[in-house]
Amino acid sequence: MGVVNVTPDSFSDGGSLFASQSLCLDAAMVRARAMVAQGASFLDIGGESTRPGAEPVSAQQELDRVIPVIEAIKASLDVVVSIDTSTPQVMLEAAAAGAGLINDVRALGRDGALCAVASTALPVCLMHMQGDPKTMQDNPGYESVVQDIGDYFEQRISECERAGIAAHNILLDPGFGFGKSLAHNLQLLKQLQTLANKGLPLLVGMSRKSMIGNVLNRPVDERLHGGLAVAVMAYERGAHIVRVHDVGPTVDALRMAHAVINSI
Ligand code: 7PJ
Repeated sequence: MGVVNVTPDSFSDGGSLFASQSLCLDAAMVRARAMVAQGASFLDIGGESTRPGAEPVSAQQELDRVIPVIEAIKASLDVVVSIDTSTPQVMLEAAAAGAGLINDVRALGRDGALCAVASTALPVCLMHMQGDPKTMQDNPGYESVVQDIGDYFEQRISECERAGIAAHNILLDPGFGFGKSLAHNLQLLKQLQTLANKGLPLLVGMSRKSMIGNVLNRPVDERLHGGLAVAVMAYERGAHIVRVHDVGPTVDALRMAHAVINSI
């Protein structure tokens, strides 16, 4: 899954798709086309930054950013469009514009989100986050991070089913970096298989995140090699979808891992 941020403030590529704060659709499409050519099966389109400390945006701002990109991708590329949003109105309008997956870092926690997703009948990724983006990195705590996140998933899956979302349409994501210390992130990856064993597809996003930066002491633009290592480890532990900024190198790494894992 390739990340196409259309926000002016995302931490790793924010702003690069913007010209004087207004969305540059051509630049987004150049990036989207390259990612598909490099082997992306999904493109994740986000119009709200969820980096630690990010300011909220209005539904209309989000729509103005993401809908033209979704429409342009659907018109010219053979790829599943994922909409990275927590806003029910954006979920509905993105679905109408052709999105094939809803990716919610708030796991359908906003009012109306469960209902909105049920009405689209689209698959949805439920991501775990402790707290909210403004404060989530202020001393996050767990009894046992893997067990606590597993319990959280069970509760959210039940809520989804009560709202009319079929279990076969649910994907799970432990939410690397969302209310987690470095030690939590490392333990989560090491024990990812425990969460994969729940039987629902797992999506993971570690690309360029601080868990890599903190281990390697590298800035955001020097985290690719660390990112490839953790992508392969996640795949080996049962991850089905790996959300990344660097699609070409990641596809090579995962194809190589796939060849080894499936050799006889
Ligand atoms: C994630 C995400 C993630 C899912 C972001 C970034 C920060 N969605 N959206 N999982 N991270 N499902 O782009 O690195 O880890 S925003």
